Amino acid sequence: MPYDILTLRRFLLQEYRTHGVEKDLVFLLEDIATACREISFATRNGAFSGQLGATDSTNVQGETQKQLDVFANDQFISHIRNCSRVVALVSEELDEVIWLKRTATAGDYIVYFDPLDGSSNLDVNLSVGSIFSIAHLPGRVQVGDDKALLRAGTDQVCAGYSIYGPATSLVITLGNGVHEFANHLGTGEFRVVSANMHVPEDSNEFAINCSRYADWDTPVRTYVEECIAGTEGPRGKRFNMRWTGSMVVDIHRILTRGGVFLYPDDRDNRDKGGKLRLMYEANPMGFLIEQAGGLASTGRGRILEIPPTSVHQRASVILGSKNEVERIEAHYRDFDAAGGIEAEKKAAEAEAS
Ligand code: P6P
Repeated sequence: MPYDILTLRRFLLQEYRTHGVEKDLVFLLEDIATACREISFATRNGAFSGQLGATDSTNVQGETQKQLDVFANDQFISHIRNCSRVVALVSEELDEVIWLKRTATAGDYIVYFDPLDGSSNLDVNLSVGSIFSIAHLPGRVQVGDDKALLRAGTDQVCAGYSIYGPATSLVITLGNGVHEFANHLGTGEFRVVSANMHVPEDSNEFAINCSRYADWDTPVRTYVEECIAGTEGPRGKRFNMRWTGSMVVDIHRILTRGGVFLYPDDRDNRDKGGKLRLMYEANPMGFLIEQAGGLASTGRGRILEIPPTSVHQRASVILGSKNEVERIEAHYRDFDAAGGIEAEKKAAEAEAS
């Protein structure tokens, strides 16, 4: 094999030698990559293995679990537990935390993951993926003390996702840039295809579920209307809209060519804190986007600085090209300066009376 081909193993050994990445983390990431290979094969072969379709159970989010959700979850657990430094797992598919050790040691790894993101796309043969985030246990804690797992996004040491699409990609950051690997079918290796990915600061592409227009707060509606107004509007240029129903796919497009992804809290989901989950969707994607020069915001603050209160909590998510996210944040500032939702409600009541 020509030595200019950088495999995942060689990349991780470089990170070990040059950036002091822990040896155990190298092995853990290789195990996660193996889990992703298994999931990739299963999603491709689902039609013949009888693994497509739903189970009769729901997850902690109240979503019907697909058979492949359960399979992917099992793959992550069975591969991650090989690492003796992993003390606890938080999965989108499991209500309870899985504690893997009888005694917890400071520096042990906590792994948060969404084993199969966007699985509603499976039955219509659209791309899906897995998302993971890794942080250290902050200190010597009692096994079973779930509060010890509430690490902020800034405490992550690694984040990544895989996409099961035309290619099986693995995108990771260890805090030294964002790097994409593609799975080589002949050897099964993950090989670097894009090192040091960068999100362009400007973009003319936004990703949001426009069917929720009536529920959006004014800042989001203002931003999207400006984009849709095109060359005649305040932006003076045409915008494109993409929404795939799989966060991993939309984020990968943004890491590859720029754009902004929005799933803000709105009138319909605000009582739950939003739609997407902080620990295994917003934080890992926020870490990756920031490492690639983009911004990851709730509209009013940095996602990675949200102090977690529960392992399955949700968050408002706006992330991508720096100048687009900053424009949306400016709309939120203007909205709040004018009194925000309360002022809008009072104005509507006054108009109605
Ligand atoms: P909606 C998939 O269920 C997911 O969690 C993300 O991957 C995706 O971006 C979002 O929800 C899609 O939500 O409301 O458009 O179906």
